[in-house]
Amino acid sequence: MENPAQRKLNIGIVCHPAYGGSGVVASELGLELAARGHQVHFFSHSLPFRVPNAHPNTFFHEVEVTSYPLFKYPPYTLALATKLAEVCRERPMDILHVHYAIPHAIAAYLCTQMLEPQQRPVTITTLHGTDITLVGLDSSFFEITRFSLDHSDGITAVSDQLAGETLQRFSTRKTVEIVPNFVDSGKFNPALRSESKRSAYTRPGEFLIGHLSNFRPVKRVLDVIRTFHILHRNLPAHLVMIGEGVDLEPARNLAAELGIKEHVTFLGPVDKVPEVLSQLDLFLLPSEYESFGLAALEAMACGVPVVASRTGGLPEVVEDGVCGHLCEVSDVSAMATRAAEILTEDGKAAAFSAAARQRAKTLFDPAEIVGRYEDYYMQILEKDGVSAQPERNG
Ligand code: GMT
Repeated sequence: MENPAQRKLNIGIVCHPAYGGSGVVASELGLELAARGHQVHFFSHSLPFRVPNAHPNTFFHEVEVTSYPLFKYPPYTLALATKLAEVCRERPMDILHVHYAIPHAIAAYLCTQMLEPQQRPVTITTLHGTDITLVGLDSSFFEITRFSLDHSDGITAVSDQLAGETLQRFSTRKTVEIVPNFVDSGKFNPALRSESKRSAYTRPGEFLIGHLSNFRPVKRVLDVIRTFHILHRNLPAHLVMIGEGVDLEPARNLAAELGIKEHVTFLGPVDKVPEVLSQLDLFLLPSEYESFGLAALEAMACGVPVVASRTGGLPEVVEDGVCGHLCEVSDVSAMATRAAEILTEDGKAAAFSAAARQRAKTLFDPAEIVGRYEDYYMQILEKDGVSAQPERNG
């Protein structure tokens, strides 16, 4: 919905387009901003997967990297910075909003250095998690991550926990604004649940458990299988695993080894995520770390209780004992016990389901959160002394 109180801006959004929370957030944010009347330019090496039928206010700039035998690793960051500068020269941007610091924040900085001062957009970096907690801490990236944060005009983080960790680990001079992720509760909706869709995965009387991630080690996908294995000993249930990644094969192998292969369906990447999530009775997210846990929030919006690890920003999303349960990382036995309690104790599943949906709708509403991004854009533009120029727009 258009917010008349806000000036209309030209906003460049840079993201990793493939399956992953930061790309989802960046694309959904861009689409919401476009619906509010801003012109939104996406920059990436391929079309972000949640942007296919984009709004007329959206534009996509594909970053192509020339391959050359001399390059063992194609220099994507340079091609991205060049593309950003090229587009900013043709059509000045008010804001370059990069999602996931590496390598986007330094590309945005390089872009500003290539432009004349009057052509320079302000740069905002949204931190999503492992750009700070894992990749950014690696000695090969630490200095450049700190440098690019110090040279971003604004920094946001998706949870209070991640903001704190950023300040502690990178001792940046900047303040970090907390803007949580959001979910469209119209799209992620329990109304999509139907017996006929559930019957694609479950037999009558079975509980349907699910997991969604990019199957990286930080997600502890094998713990999903182990938790389900314990749960399945006592309850009739089926598990659907959505997504793919390096731990897909190990997860398949473990399911076979534990003798539960026929009770686990690996769906791979799914286009219509809400249609699958809304069929679940319970969502498992036993990650080593989550800065936020967008997949848990999407499940909650579908009215699905969550059992997850007590780590990172997950306690800010999943209210323990109200819309799910949080257990210590790797404690698969506690996760299975807590999951069984939700599924079988009188009235618990319904109460947790309602509370999960309610929390998602009230605390993580797109209208409110996107408005916070718009306010932050204006704050940074004003601080920079670069109020949005009408001739920049349109
Ligand atoms: O940090 C990552 O692992 C990458 C990122 C992604 O693109 O998948 O995930 C992070 O960003 C999401 C969106 O803000 C959060 O919901 C995830 O919790 C977070 N993942 C981790 O912190 C592991």
